[in-house]
Amino acid sequence: MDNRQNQANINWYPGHMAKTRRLIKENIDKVDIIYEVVDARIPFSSKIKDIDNLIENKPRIMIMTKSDLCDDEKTKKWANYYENKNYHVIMVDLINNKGINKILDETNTLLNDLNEKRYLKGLKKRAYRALIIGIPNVGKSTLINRLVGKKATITGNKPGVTKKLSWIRINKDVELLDTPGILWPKIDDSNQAYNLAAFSAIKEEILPLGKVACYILDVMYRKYKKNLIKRYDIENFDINDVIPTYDIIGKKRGCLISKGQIDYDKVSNIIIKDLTEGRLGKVTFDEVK
Ligand SMILES: Nc1nc2c(ncn2[C@@H]2O[C@H](COP(=O)(O)OP(=O)(O)O)[C@@H](O)[C@H]2O)c(=O)[nH]1
Ligand SMILES: [Mg+2]
Repeated sequence: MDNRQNQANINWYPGHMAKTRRLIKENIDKVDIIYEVVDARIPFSSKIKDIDNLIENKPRIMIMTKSDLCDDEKTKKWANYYENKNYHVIMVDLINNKGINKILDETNTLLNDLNEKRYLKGLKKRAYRALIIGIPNVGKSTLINRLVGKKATITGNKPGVTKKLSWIRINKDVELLDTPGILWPKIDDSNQAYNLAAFSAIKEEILPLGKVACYILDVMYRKYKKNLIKRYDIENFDINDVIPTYDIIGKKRGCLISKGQIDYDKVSNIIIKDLTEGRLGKVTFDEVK
């Protein structure tokens, strides 16, 4: 990484994330279960690194979103990896409404004891309280909308759309606390930083667009060569000489400034958008080691 990026790494952590962390800590005692949301295309990079400190020993379900966009084989390996560590993993496709009921079934199974204990103490049954936690843009708000069955929160493709904590009633059994996306103050691993940028969990001001787009081309060329070639009609790709590839993509997609000059920023944007919206095929960038 060059100096400019190192500089950005030092100053990048947004104040509202620190605030959200504080709010989570303050509210954790009121919560029965954690819905830990990760993106199925980056099940490692999108997992909050210090989540165990935040949620103490609460029961939790790991929800892998965007299963419609992931490489099923690789993501399955990740699900096994976490299951072997005793996680309860549920894959969901929030666009096509797949897997949602499993979350509520699993919640009932994991928390069944709670109301039994209350009953034995002569207390009334109460709704389970779930807290949803994840990095920006993994689908937390969309998940809530699906659980509620109507538009309850605002969703958007820009990081940081959700700003406050609020209890939302899902059904008679479950109440949910939505939180804005959080990350961790220092991202040590540059691959991970690029994965987060590639799938729009960190903003473009932090890692330059061009670098992120070249990273995407490079990973795609190494792991999903056919998809890349099919989409852009390129013969090959060399990370040390990206201009020829940019020129081909730019011409093909009409990214011209004037006199046949290519608008390279526009090409970078197209590459990132194509990846995040699934036009480069179903992909998973993290590998189980
Ligand atoms: N294809 C696909 N897109 C999804 C899925 N879940 C969320 N999205 C999209 O991802 C973007 C971010 O979702 P949002 O709920 O705002 O994320 P949040 O920042 O975690 O609250 C939106 O454009 C959603 O439509 C999914 O399962 N599949
Ligand atoms: Mg949101």
